[in-house]
Amino acid sequence: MRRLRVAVIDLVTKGPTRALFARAMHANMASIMPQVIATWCEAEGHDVSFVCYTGLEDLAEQLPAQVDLVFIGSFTEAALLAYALSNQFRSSGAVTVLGGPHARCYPEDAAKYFDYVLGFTDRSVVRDVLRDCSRHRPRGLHLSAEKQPPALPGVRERWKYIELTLRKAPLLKIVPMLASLGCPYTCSFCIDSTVPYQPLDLDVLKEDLRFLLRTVKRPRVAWHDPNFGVRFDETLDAIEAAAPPESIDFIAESSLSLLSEPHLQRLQRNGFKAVLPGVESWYEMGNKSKTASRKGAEKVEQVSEHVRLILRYLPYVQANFVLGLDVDEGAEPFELTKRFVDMTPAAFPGYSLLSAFGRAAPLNLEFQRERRVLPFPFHFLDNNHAMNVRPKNYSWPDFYDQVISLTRHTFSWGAIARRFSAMRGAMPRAMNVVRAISSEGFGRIAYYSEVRRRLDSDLPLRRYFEQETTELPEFFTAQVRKDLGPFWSSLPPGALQHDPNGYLMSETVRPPFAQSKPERRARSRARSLP
Ligand code: B12
Ligand code: SF4
Repeated sequence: MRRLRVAVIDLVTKGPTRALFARAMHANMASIMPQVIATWCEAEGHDVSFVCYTGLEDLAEQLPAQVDLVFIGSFTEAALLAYALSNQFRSSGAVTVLGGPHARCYPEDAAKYFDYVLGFTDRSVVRDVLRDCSRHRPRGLHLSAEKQPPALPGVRERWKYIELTLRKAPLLKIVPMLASLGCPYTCSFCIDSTVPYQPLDLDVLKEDLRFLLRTVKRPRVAWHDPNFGVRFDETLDAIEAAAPPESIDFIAESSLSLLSEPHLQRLQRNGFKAVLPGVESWYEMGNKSKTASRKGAEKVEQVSEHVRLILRYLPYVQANFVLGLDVDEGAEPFELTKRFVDMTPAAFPGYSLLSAFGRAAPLNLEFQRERRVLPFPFHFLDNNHAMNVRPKNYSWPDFYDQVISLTRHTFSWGAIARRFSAMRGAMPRAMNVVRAISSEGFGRIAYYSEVRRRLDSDLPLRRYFEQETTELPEFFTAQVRKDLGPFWSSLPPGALQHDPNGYLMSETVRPPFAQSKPERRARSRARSLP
């Protein structure tokens, strides 16, 4: 195989930003897989350049000039930037590859702009791409391993790229790790509901923790597992074998059902500092939060008590909620969340607007069948700049009124002060203030208020929301143009539009992928999209 000049680009964000939160945290939100791809390509004997774009640097300046093959890792929110980059690299002769959440959710669309679109990616898929490394146009090749990779390079092997990325983090420097992939639960809105749970090699985990203890003064690790601690005892045994108590700070996303008091005691002993459980809704997802059939106010009481219990052991809890689910109706769900915020002042509530990311989740088929998915450009699909599912039980103005009222309640100066004094530790306190006054709190209040104002005054925008037209309102086009800056001119024609029902279409023209875990059909490798 000839020695290729390979570039790997991790798009943490979609455009330039100066937000306080971005400065503090974007480098800590880098993905693991681009580092993995870079490590694999190098191990195959190629020259690799690596760029992690956090929005603070001049991207054009960072891009390598002469490359044969470019891998881009992108969430859907950064897809348009990825498309523009691909276009630019292709016109200078390179072959381009897209991987990551956008490639998994919208492969049909991405294949219009990339030579390869990768789903599950293991080393042999990467090897296939490196060997083939040729143009596939007008439609790219969709390649996917049959399942998640059985093993991934650990921290030690990825260190070169981790270090490069963390140089961009001013204070907190957080190393991303994985102990497992997939999830045994089947929440219908989740991308992992159809991916079987699979623990990764605990010896690699131990070796990585020991490496970090030798290399970094006070390591901080964020577990990127979709649901950390499913095999709780085995995983904690491995952590304990490698790292003395309190020698590493850990952050993890775990479902509430895994956070029992004995588990919390053990997590505390081992330096866990933050957990991000999903509450999602006051009316469903009981199996995740261990609230069984409790609903509404009763569930608020129970979850609040549970979160306060967690906070006795761990200093930082982010409780995640989805706003606009079909079970929600009227003011009640929003009022219940406000009550939770008041009853649990030390927890940070993370809000997401219901979003259907293409073929991410089985539930999306239902939304598409009901023609409730709006074609907002990918740029806005980040769980808050647009809700691309028409709410079942709210008009748009009513829905935005509720969301604004909840966000104002959560990020009022009174609530910020209460959160500050209810918490322990300088770092968690500072983090919450930054989040509240930066893009997440104040920024969203301003943005939602502007959308709400326009729902009354901007007729083209209102007609777009009401699905009376698919013509994109200037309000949205202008934001994409501004964010892409110099890359706007490279955005391929048509990229602002996508088929919001592409998943349903692909399922009706060929036999559907089975949805339940046991019946999941293996996806074929090297399958060209129709
Ligand atoms: C951990 C996680 C995070 C972490 C770390 C993020 C990161 N940069 O990796 C944090 C908390 C920071 C985070 C934040 C956000 N997240 Co998040 N997150 C996840 C989570 C739980 C696990 C992802 C993961 O790392 N899995 C492990 C890897 C190894 O597996 P994988 O993702 O399946 O990847 C496979 C392939 O896709 C491929 N691959 C992946 N990346 C790449 C890159 C290249 C170059 C290639 C070739 C291949 C490749 O190889 C892997 C092995 O098969 C998923 C949900 C889930 N259950 O998957 C959501 C998820 C990825 N997040 C999501 C979202 C929306 C967000 C936020 C926008 C939320 C918000 N409003 O803040 C932000 C954006 C952050 C950002 N831009 O970096 C969505 C993405 C949907 C989409 N299509 O864009 C998901 C799918 C959840 C959902 N809503 O369904 N997230
Ligand atoms: S518990 Fe979490 S990761 Fe698992 S299926 Fe449900 S939402 Fe997805």
